[in-house]
Amino acid sequence: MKIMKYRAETEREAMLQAKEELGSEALILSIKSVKPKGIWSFFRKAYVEVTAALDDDRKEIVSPEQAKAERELAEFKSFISKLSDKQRQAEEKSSIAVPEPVRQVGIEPTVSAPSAVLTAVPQIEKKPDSEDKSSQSSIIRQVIYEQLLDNEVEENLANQLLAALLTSDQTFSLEEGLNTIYRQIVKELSEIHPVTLSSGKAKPIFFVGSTGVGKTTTIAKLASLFTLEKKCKVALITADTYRIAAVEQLRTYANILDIPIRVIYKEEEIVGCIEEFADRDLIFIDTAGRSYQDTKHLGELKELLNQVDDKQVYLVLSLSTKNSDLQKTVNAYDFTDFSLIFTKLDETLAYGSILNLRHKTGKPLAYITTGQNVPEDIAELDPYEIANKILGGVNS
Ligand SMILES: Nc1nc2c(ncn2[C@@H]2O[C@H](COP(=O)(O)OP(=O)(O)OP(=O)(O)O)[C@@H](O)[C@H]2O)c(=O)[nH]1
Ligand SMILES: [Mg+2]
Repeated sequence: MKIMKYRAETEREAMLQAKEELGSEALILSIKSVKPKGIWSFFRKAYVEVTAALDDDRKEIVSPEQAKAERELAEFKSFISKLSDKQRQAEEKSSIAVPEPVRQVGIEPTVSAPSAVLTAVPQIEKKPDSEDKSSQSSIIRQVIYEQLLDNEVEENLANQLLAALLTSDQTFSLEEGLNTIYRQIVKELSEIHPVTLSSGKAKPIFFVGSTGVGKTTTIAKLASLFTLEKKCKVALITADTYRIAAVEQLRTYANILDIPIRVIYKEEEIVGCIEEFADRDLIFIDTAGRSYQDTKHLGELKELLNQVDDKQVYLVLSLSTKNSDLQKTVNAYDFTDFSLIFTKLDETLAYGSILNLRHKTGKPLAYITTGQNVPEDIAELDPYEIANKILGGVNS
């Protein structure tokens, strides 16, 4: 580990020095403002001292990652330029689309089970009328139960869902059984809190969560959608100064989108920074990844969030994380109110955790992300689609 100190008149200059010498994977250990005392105060100026460290072993693994990041950015840039061309042509549609407030999904009582679901449960054929219908129903229950467990729906929740099939007249077809459970799941997932605008006010929106779950990428996706498609005025703030690369990652997206970005180094700076962006519609705030076990840093995050009263917080969770760890993460963040964003749906075929967490915590849901492409791979969570996937319709 190589540890170096850099002094300059401003934080930015000191950070730049560190970056130039150690590269963008350097870790920032401390940032101090130093005011010379006593007689020295007449001769020397105040300065900022940045202490940075570089793990020597990391140098080798930086290059492939950087190459990947550059590829992603190149794709993003080309996407943006195509989108900008299209938008120039459609300039007359200039009104800002204000998203609806909290949306409750209407449950259609007559909704039929998607065909993908039916074909995904091949074990059960419709039996001739003459056969024992009640034993057929119990086989159907068992098949649906196994389907739910395969998708990592927790056992007790699967049992609760299936209880709906016991209260009916005990005989039902596969389609009826699936339909009942499908509607139950849709109902369970039905509170969606996407990003909305506060009228006449800049709205600060924090993105928090464990390391590497996709917070910064999700911000880039949303910033891009709200800037380019919804024509909102977006600003970015990052409180993730743990790695220089983290600041640069977001700054690059801000430059491409031509939106302002500020970096904060101390919790107290957040309020002034938000005030500075009072003329914007939305302020997306990136934070450093915090594992549920890292109580010290979670405490710092809590302090940061406590500085801001009127805010929205999204807890970003990767669906490729084990269900039990997701549960612990949600519990560890209970010092604040939040809605849930699920990332990396493209890396798993088990969607049960979404249902488990929604059921246990009652937290509203917001977005899903399905890949690394900015900004395409994001969508508002659709309860019908997730219910379908949980019941096996993965290709729908
Ligand atoms: N497959 C897949 N990869 C994703 C998705 N979202 C983000 N990633 C990738 O996950 C990696 C980490 O993403 P970041 O956005 O840097 O994650 P982060 O939460 O900001 O990470 P830290 O700031 O280090 O805590 C990057 O390689 C992203 O491209 C997704 O939906 N699917
Ligand atoms: Mg990040």
